[in-house]
Amino acid sequence: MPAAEERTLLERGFGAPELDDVSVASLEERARELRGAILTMTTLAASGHPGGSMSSLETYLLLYHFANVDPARPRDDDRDRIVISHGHTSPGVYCALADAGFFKLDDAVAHFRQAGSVFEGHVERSVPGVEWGTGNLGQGLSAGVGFALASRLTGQGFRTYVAMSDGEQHKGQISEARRLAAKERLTDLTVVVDFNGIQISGDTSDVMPVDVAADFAADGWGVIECDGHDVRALYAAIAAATADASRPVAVIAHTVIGKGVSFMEGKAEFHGRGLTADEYARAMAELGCEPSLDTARERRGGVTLTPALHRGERRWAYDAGVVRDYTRDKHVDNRSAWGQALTDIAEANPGMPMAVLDCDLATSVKTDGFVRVRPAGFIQCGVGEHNAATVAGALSVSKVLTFFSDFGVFGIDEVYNQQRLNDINEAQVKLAVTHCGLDVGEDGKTHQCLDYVGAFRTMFGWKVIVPADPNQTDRVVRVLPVTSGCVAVAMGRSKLPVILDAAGEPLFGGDYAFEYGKATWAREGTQGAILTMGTVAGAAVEAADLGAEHDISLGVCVVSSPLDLDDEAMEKAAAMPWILVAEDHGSRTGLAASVAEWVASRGIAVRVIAHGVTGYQSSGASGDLLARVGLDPVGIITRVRSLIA
Ligand SMILES: Cc1ncc(C[n+]2csc(CCOP(=O)(O)OP(=O)(O)O)c2C)c(N)n1
Repeated sequence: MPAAEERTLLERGFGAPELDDVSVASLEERARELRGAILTMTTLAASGHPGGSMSSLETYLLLYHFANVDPARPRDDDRDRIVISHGHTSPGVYCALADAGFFKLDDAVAHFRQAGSVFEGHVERSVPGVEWGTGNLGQGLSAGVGFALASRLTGQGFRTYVAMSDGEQHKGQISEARRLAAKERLTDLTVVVDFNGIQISGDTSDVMPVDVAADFAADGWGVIECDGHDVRALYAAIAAATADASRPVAVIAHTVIGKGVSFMEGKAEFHGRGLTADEYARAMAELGCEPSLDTARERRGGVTLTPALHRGERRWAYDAGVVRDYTRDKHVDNRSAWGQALTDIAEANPGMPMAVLDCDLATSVKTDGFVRVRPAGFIQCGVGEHNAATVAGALSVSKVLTFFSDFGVFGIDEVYNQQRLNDINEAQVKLAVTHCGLDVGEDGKTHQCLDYVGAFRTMFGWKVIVPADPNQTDRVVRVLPVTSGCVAVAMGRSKLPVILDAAGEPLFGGDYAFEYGKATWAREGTQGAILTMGTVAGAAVEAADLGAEHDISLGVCVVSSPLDLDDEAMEKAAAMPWILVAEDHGSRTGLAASVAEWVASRGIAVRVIAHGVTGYQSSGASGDLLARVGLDPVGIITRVRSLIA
């Protein structure tokens, strides 16, 4: 195996008009050897995807050898980004990365798909050289678009390459990404499609006919076709693609699945299975490679794993601007407070790269102010939420403070798996969703996002913040840049009363500072605790005030971080006879679920009453809808009275 230092002769960057003979010979020899390694690792693991790995191999070798990447500095700011969209071809990726010096090939071969190893079945950001974890097909181009936008917004000027497969071209998200790339004139973006004509169920043309070249061309891309196993032709195609300064270009690399082993070539069977011992021996003989299963197996047993590459958490040094106080006599919607604080941050930090992704709802989600201040950072994605969510993820790990703003139902429910992959990739997306809950109003059932807490409860990293009034929204947004990880701020649509404390002053005004995980008591009481959040928090406070008029003493605690409860506040609530949870959210998976889990896991015997939404509701004015399900002040106090009785 050639050592990493024994690089091919040409310089990085696809700047040469063509590959010289020495480089061609060297790459062909590497490809032959690495095909053997692909077979050893998939046979040893008894699983994995050798077929596509073997068809994509020359693409991977050229990208990792000639793009501007440096194995010694895999997190360099201005490195080129290489995204592998068909993440199942990880054996091919690991072989090419190892060949380029990112880690030892023997480690990847031995520990492929082994529990605890970074060399997972689908590529993952923990592996040095891997930029984005994929495996759910159709998302890689969007990640590439995100990186290409980041290059422009930060001024770093790196190039982005995306390797894709032909089988995934059916996927709608790819069309969304193609169009955005063309619209944004991302000329530093190059795609290479591994066109092997085969996927799991057989011929790609039978499974779902797609004219890949025509699709890219129709969306405004340049298209170059070539033989994807002829390194000279493939290099020339990629070089021509990178030289086109007028539009993004897709190289369609015609390849053969299972390339190099006669009985594997062109067979769908070898898309996703390791070889038998006999097949392995025959294949290695054909390739002229030394069988090395036994040594690899031994190495697998003495587990010394390649360390995961640290992803680095982004916390911004920035100016939060001057907080805005919303006074009691003025009703403002949370979304307007969000839009205002966002605009303030953009104005206060002219040098900080920022992006706001929109899906044709800017005026409703109130990002139109940002557009005026920072037009270059406003990325209009059209009705292409899947793409927007993934673009946001990639932007957010590239030194761009990234917001995605949408209706709850589109920014969460529509794109659940894209947000899940953002979670897996440890992205830093700040998601501002409006029109959540019944407070979407007249749009009705299809638009009622009643699971904004529940959806993210099922993931592991996402944080959810549900501000209760415009003052709290303002404070939340100002600390979002330093609230690490993926964070969703869930808001409704209506104008809300400013919540007042017992002394009649704004509860979240003045010096109040939002701290993730901290709850705020709005009223003190003894007969029971109402825990609440978001749109209905004001109604819960009003209900307690109504109760007080009839000598009912209720505590009201505004919980703005429903997935990470405040222990101190919970201990106080759990000491009361009961806890009623009032929320504009599905009653099974929202704040009530968190509260129930908190008390149950501590063995505390206190009754928890979920007072949320129990089914999709009709169209109607928000206030009417909330009243119909008992989430207005009268409905809440009526439920309290039934408890006390
Ligand atoms: C969104 C999604 N749907 C389904 C799958 C399951 N799957 C894995 S690979 C594959 C076929 C893809 O074809 P292609 O990428 O062309 O495969 P290859 O050339 O490696 O045979 C499918 C359907 C997936 N990974 N992601």
